Amino acid sequence: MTTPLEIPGFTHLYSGKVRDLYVPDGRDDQLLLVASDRISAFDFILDPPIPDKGAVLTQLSLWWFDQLADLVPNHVVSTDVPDIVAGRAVLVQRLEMVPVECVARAYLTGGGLREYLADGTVSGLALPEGLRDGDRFDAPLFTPSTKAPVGEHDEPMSFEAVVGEVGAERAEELRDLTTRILARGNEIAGERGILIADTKVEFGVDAGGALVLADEVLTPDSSRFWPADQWEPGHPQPSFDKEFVREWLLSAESGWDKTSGDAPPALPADVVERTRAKYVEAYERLTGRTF
Ligand code: Q0N
Repeated sequence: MTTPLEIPGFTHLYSGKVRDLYVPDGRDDQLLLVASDRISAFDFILDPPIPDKGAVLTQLSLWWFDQLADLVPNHVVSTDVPDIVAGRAVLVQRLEMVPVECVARAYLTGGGLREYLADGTVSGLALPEGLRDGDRFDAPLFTPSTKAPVGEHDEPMSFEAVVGEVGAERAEELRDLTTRILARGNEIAGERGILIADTKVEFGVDAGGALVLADEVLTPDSSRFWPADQWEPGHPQPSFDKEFVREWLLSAESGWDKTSGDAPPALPADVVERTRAKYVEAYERLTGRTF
């Protein structure tokens, strides 16, 4: 791991795969959430970073918080942050985090597909036979998972297990909000040529006991974005953002063996630039703004 950034007036608290958290000196009710330019693929953090990725995803998340404001309050306090993290950090309300990864799926793929092929269910919910990779559900499913420490994988959780963690009323509220966030996301993104196959959101509870949407929302890091014009159930769909990275890593040109356990080689400049352009394209298509 690389050492976290030194930010004047803040103390480093925690680093995830791609985001870092800081505490403002002298206050315990807020956090600074900093998005890095790091990119992961095949469970590795790749080298080099993607220029502006942290800023693009932070701005996209802020835009989505506004689109969702009538559904759920969010943790954003201010975007007035120190110069060295300008554009890629937000000051947020420090919340009591809900100990559940709230996942919703609008399409069958990934871990949901694996469970379905094994036993015909997704998150314990029985589904009709004959579904294929990439098929759309009538409405998003709530498929929560455990919050695993960095380096470990989240484990699927039944709805009953969520009830056991937070109680029935809170569990139902989490399910309703999570599925509505993805449904709203797809109403908006679908008009702009992007499908959001699934998403992971995090909630906290404020001092009054109300659920608040935290972390980042409906970004390509927290969600699977697919190009709508290439959607074709029956096989794995191309990733909107990471397709060039995956294609290059799996090509003979990279010389990398995915099964070796070795870290992947450094990405070539053109793959980095084309990937940066995909993040910017997602931002610009969704928001209608220029990055
Ligand atoms: C938050 N993490 C790290 C310890 C750290 N608004 C918030 N308030 C409080 N906490 C968080 C947010 C946000 N966003 C904390 N990520 C977000 C998560 N844990 C993981 C386990 O180790």
